[in-house]
Amino acid sequence: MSKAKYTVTAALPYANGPLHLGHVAGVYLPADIFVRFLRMNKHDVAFICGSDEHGAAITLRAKKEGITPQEIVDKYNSIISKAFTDFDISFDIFHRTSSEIHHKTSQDFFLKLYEKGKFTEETSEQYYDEEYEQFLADRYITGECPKCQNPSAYGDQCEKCGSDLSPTELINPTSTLSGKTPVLRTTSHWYLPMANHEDWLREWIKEGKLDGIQQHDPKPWRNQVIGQCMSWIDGGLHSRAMTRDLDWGVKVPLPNAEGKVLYVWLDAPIGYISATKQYALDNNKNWEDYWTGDRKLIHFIGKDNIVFHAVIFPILLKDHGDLILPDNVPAYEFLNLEGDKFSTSRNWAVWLHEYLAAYPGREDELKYVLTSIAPETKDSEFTWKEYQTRINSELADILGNFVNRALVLTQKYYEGKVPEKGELTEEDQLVLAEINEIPKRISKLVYAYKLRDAQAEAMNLARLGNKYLADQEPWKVVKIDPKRVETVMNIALQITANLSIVLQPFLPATAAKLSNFLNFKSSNWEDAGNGDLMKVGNQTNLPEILFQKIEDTLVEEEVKKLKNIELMESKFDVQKDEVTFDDFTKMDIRLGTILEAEKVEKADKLLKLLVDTGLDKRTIVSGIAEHYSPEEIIGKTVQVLMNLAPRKIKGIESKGMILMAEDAEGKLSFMSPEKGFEAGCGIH
Ligand code: B3M
Ligand code: ZN
Repeated sequence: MSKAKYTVTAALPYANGPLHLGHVAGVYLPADIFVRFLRMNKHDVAFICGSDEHGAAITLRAKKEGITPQEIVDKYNSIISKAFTDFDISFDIFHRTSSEIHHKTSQDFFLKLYEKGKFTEETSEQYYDEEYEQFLADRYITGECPKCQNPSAYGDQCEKCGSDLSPTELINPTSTLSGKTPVLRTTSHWYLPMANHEDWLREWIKEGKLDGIQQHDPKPWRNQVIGQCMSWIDGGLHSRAMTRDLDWGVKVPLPNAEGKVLYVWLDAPIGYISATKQYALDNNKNWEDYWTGDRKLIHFIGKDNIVFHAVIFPILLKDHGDLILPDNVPAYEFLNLEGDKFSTSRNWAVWLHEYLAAYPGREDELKYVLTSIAPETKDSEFTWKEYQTRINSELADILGNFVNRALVLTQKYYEGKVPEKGELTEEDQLVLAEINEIPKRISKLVYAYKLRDAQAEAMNLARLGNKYLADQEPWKVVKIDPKRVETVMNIALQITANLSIVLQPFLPATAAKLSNFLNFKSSNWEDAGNGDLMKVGNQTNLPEILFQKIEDTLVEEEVKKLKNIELMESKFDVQKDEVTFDDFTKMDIRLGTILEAEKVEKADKLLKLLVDTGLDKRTIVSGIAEHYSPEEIIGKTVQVLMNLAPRKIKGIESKGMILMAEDAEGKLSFMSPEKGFEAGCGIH
């Protein structure tokens, strides 16, 4: 039977922030282990990823950092891709959805479905922010989740209960842009009708059959994936808009679609296809080979991406017609950190790039710990204490100790040469049988996406070796029966050679070190299980220490850092990007004295001020009405940004802006000068 062929994808991370350990443990590391294993088993495989550079996640981050969306995606694409390289995640390509080939691929995909009549055009009322003159979809709008009452659900999804939402379902909707209650306005979009897909989806997801033909593995998908899909489908599949009124994204390739782009969850999964196209171009291959015919498409994702990969994208692929549907969608639950959820805004996170910079050479230690605690079936937790325990008492005390003993004793007794295997005792035979069984067990587990257990099984081989040496005590027996010790050491070296194979998917750098110690290398999984890999007389090398123990101080410092950073940074926004002195001097800031103040009709937050600036008397509309009454501020001298472009606010022309200090709760205060400084004084 020919080997199954695979296209393996890992969710495209949004290029709106760096990666933290939660992302790594629940998507990229398991995908990498799986792919390394497939390669060792000689499957034809392409491992595809890239950054997701569209959608509100990007534009809102750009607004927050005060730079353009393009600058945001360039910045984070480079941080993310460097971290993947440094962590040795073995993608065949790490692509970008801002690339031309992606825009073209997504537009062609959209047009193909459009021409087949797979979309409906619908006009509806949607929320609109009048101040920013923008429709509010997805993350541009927040409100209370109607299902779980989470007060900060997004317009497309509640991250707390995982429900899929539309903006009009939110209770008390608020614009993320202005913080105001939006109004309804009419707009038209292209929708994907999903209701008529319910029947085939049910059969396909639960039984793997498409039109009665077995498509994906009959092995069931993970319970939580099936569960989430079924509850979504049972709730009724509604039409979903596939386009948005935005200026950042892939333009809708139709006439009369000015100002409209593809919905990010339409273009992002197509990113897997466009990345494959680029990979094929770079490597002289046909991209279609990876998306058609007899090939397994596997999507590694986090649980918040399940319906997009297991329902919506499959509908799109089926409507498209020529392409394969996923064979499995191994989705991971969430990893928590030291008793709390990872949170970018509170900086409650361990960032991958920071770990790699702080602990170069300790990539495998992190891989080992993250795989040991991977949230495969339920949420799990990373703590620095467990990081220490796993490294010290498993990697160092078991694996490191065994390998060190095997190689050091070989040096000591035989000048590093592999000794001969003599007559075998019953214990030797049991150990050799285990050497043979363990790779088979690992295989089964990996093909079933049980990577946590698979790694534990690989470690069992080290455990076996460690126990074997402890039981046989070659350091004692050598004095009375040196012949016997030759056999023991031969077997210990066979175990080490097998470790250099079975550890490769999980701990590639460590496996490479073992190969160097042994002067033996195989990346063929079929070699694992063999008790004669090390040939008699072959030279081995003196090993170096594989794993340094982790001190208590590291644990204490990392936990302290986490807590301090959270205290320091949780209250206030992050620092904005650097500006030049020239940028700064462009701003004309002066003192001004408030001469008149009155409320603005129908605007709770606004006061209309008349300000003496030393140059003129001008009107400025200021959003301070909830903090100051008109009476109490007349006569105050405050800071004024003079040369801000005039803006009409509620029909009043406002020329300039009053500068205010804002505390973490959003309370505002003037910044008034010491006595004697009058209107017109410059501020530099
Ligand atoms: N960027 C969401 C996420 O990072 C999204 C995944 C896209 S996969 C096609 O969770
Ligand atoms: Zn909810």
